Amino acid sequence: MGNDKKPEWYDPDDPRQFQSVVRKGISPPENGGDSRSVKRSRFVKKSRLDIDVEELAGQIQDGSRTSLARGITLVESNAEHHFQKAQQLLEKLLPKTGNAIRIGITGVPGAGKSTFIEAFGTYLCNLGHKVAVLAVDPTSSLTGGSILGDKTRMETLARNPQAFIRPSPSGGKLGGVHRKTRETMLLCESAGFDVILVETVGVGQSEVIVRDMVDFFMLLVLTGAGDELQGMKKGIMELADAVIINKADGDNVAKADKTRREYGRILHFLQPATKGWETKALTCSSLYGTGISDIWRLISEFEHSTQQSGVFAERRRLQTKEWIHSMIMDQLQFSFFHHPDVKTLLPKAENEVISGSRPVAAAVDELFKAYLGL
Ligand SMILES: Nc1nc2c(ncn2[C@@H]2O[C@H](COP(=O)(O)OP(=O)(O)OP(=O)(O)O)[C@@H](O)[C@H]2O)c(=O)[nH]1
Ligand SMILES: [Mg+2]
Repeated sequence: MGNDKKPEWYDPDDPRQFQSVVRKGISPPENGGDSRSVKRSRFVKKSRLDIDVEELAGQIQDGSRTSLARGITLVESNAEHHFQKAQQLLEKLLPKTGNAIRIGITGVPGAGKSTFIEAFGTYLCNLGHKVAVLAVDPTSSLTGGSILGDKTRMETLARNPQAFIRPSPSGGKLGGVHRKTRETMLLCESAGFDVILVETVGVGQSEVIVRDMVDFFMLLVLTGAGDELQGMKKGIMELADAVIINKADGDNVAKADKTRREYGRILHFLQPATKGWETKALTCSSLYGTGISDIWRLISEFEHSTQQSGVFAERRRLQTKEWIHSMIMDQLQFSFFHHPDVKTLLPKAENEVISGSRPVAAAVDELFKAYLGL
């Protein structure tokens, strides 16, 4: 890495997290240089490290976007000392959270998620809502997230002062993407955002993760989906509170309506995602804005009816409980595999088991004894 410096949030215990470097800049001259620039660089470094949690919490609640972004950066950091600060910050802000409607959006690549969020988010801002858009990207730990693509596709919304768009965090220890996105959601709520949109590409696990953190979950699909319908995993449909057939415009309107009826028939036979709520199929055009208001009406209806029945609050209680459990699992896994004795013994244990000289359970038992210091 030559002369490159690692950023201050770098965690030396876990090189896996390390995705960027700070290039060495031009150093001020040792003697006789401009003393002002030296002072300034010292000042910048200090202010970045000394985070005043009390002050930051106040600024976030006052609606400062810069402070919100700083808070989120703290939550997303993989450094242990930032983790502690982030938890203090969350503790301060917790009383201000929970007042938003949390909406998950999924769909295959090209279904129109970004275009939909642009239209739907802008519509909500015009109604006076404050909208935060977050993303869970299962590929982000490899690619660093699809930041640029989405920001350019949500150009109008990104410029709207009532909206806040945050690309997907990358993984790491201490709970990974799941924790980071949930905590970011809480920070946004404490900053007064009352609609949270969480987007994810519909590939496997990420829908389940998002379903577990939102109140309402919608699946965006395309028309002419006869084949798609058959191929689509029943599991995904059973997570959804609404199926939205997008691109219902131009020549596609009639086809979209036919697809809507087909989905309606199938949904009728599936287990609903939310107790007491029949999953609906609707059409919309994200490009022309048609059907967008109906979707918001449906979500409001959903919120009202599940609040009345108690299902809304019950789901949030279960989600929080589930969150605790998943974080425990994450931490256990991390601490086990990073335990020095486990690291030493594991390769030998694997070889012995593979060569057939030791039973699996005996090898695992030995590893756990080493981990627990028994
Ligand atoms: N005609 C029409 N085209 C649309 C509509 N919504 C999206 N599109 C087009 O469909 C293409 C894909 O839309 P995106 O919003 O990028 O889709 P996405 O689901 O975000 O895709 P990924 O980010 O790759 O997962 C773009 O060319 C959009 O212009 C719509 O309502 N009508
Ligand atoms: Mg997109």
